[in-house]
Amino acid sequence: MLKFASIFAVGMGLTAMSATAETWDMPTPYGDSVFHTMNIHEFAKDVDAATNGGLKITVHSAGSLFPHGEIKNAVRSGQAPMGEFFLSTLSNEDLAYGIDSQPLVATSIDDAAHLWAAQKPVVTELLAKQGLMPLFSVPWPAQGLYTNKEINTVEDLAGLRFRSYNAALEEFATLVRAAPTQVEASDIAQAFATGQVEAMITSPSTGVSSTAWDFVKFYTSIDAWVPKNIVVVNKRAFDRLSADAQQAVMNAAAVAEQRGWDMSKAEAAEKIQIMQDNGITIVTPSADLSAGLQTVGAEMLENWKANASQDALSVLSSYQQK
Ligand code: PCA
Repeated sequence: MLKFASIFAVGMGLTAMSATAETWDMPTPYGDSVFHTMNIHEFAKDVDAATNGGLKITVHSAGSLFPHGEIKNAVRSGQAPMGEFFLSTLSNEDLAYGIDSQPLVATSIDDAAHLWAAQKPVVTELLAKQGLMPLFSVPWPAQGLYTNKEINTVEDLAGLRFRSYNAALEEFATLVRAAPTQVEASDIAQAFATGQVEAMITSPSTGVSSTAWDFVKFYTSIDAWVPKNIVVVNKRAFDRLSADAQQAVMNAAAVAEQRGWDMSKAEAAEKIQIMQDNGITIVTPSADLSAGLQTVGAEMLENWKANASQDALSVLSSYQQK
């Protein structure tokens, strides 16, 4: 009897919920200890609370549902209603997506905010053509250099097996005569351990999440660029939500964007300290190295402009006017 009553109660509960409740799978590329992922977990909680459990977002981190390179198309095709990815990985579609990964264009979180203001309308329009809508975008801390020997000039990078994560970094590595290899953030430790790579450029956040002290000795704070992640939703899936749920998602997205930028600002100093505590030597770039990076950056920006769409060029010029 008791058993029957409880089955009945569960049945009732499910019926009551299924009228409105929906669960969305959300693939993301980075691990749960990474601040971007933590921010997304908060976002999911906020949506759950604001919809009284009507929209549950299940976060599948570290490429566990779709590998990073497939997340955008998974959301585009509706296999997943929303997802996160590294924005500049779309630069092969339009260079407007990749301007945040050009060396020395925007090198602080404040610059990055101006750049995103210039980039967002164009990115929104480009993604709309694929049935995608951006919800929020959050920067990584400025990107620094991880090596086993001290790097005093750009020439010191020649010949190094270099971990890369997008086309701009690959171009950079090639220009400094290093040998680039694409490696996902979650595979960095393994790639260093097996000798596949021996140097990288990434944020202190990723330095810590990959326990960089196990495989490099120096972190040089070149603060070369401030790339971003983006969270997008499939527009058809979004349109099928109730008006209230749509509002809840948009509100939670605005809160997540602000929280993410604040988290990113706090990350650099905190994570550099952790690297230092674990024995990595923190180096300020020499004047020679900085000058060399300027030269490489200038050459890359010329290449970028030569290949950029009108949309992409308009992003750069509206950023530069600020
Ligand atoms: N971490 C990610 C992207 C940029 C960053 O700081 C990575 O290294 O893959």
